[in-house]
Amino acid sequence: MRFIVYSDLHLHCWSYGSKLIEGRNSRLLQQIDVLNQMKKYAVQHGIRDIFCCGDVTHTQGRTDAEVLMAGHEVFSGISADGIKQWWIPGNHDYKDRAGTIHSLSWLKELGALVEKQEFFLNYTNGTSLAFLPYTESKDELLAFFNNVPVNSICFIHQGVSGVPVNSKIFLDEIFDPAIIPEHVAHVFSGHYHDHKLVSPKLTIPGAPMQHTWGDAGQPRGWLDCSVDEFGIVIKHIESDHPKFIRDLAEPHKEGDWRETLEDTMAAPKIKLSAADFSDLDLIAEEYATKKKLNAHTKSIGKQLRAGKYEVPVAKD
Ligand SMILES: [Mn+2]
Repeated sequence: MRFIVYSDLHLHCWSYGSKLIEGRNSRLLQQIDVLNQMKKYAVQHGIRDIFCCGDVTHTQGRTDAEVLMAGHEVFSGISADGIKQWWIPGNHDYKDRAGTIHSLSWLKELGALVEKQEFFLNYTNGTSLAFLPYTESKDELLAFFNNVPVNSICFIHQGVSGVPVNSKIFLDEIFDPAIIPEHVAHVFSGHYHDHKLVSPKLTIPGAPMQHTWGDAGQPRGWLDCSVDEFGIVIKHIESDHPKFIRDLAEPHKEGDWRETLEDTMAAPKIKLSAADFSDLDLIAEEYATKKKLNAHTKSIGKQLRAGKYEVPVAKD
């Protein structure tokens, strides 16, 4: 079986660095373009299944009409090419922490939206599929791994304990890679945005594109995976999209956002709301609330909640 995995799409009318193109948000259009690159890759390589490990949308509980329209266009185009798409809700897709109401019902017509723990036995050549949407319950996560069929490929949306978020901070996550049973073929976990091969049984696919300055320098794309009786081979395919460039020596092209020394010295400040941040910042805010992080992060969390957090932005 050969398939594509990605996660943390965070479809959004991003305000930073965007403009209107025929009335549509340019950064959302760039996200759609990356999905079309993925579709083209799948068609070229005869890949029939694409799995998304959660966080299709960005703004919890209030998805923009423009996002729904663009998402519907691109996902229906992928299914029209005979590719089966699978999604699980991530924490950003849920309305709130209760984890019952989500923003993805519209995907049911376009592929397989898996809304609760579900197993597909012997999907192909003895390989089973297992899905678990985002949960904050360690019991639910343990029950999932207790029940998971032999030789399963698992798709979940959990932070991973022992793996830093964006190479910066370690969070107290409920998912310890050690709980993955020996009989599981492989686990793909969304939530963190930076691609990482954590262990022979666990891979973080990462987001298909950079979203914020926090992502600068990190390659983004999707995974091309092949499973046979000898195991799994995973290849990270980089997508083509505008990037955040902090290092002046890094190759860049037109459309990228670059930070110059002058920008850093005399950075104009803009006010951002929590919705402009990707997972790292939202997670930091959440954990700052729980007083689990250091004073610096707590202060960012406090400023975020007060709508006062200011970040430097590069000049055009
Ligand atoms: Mn997430």
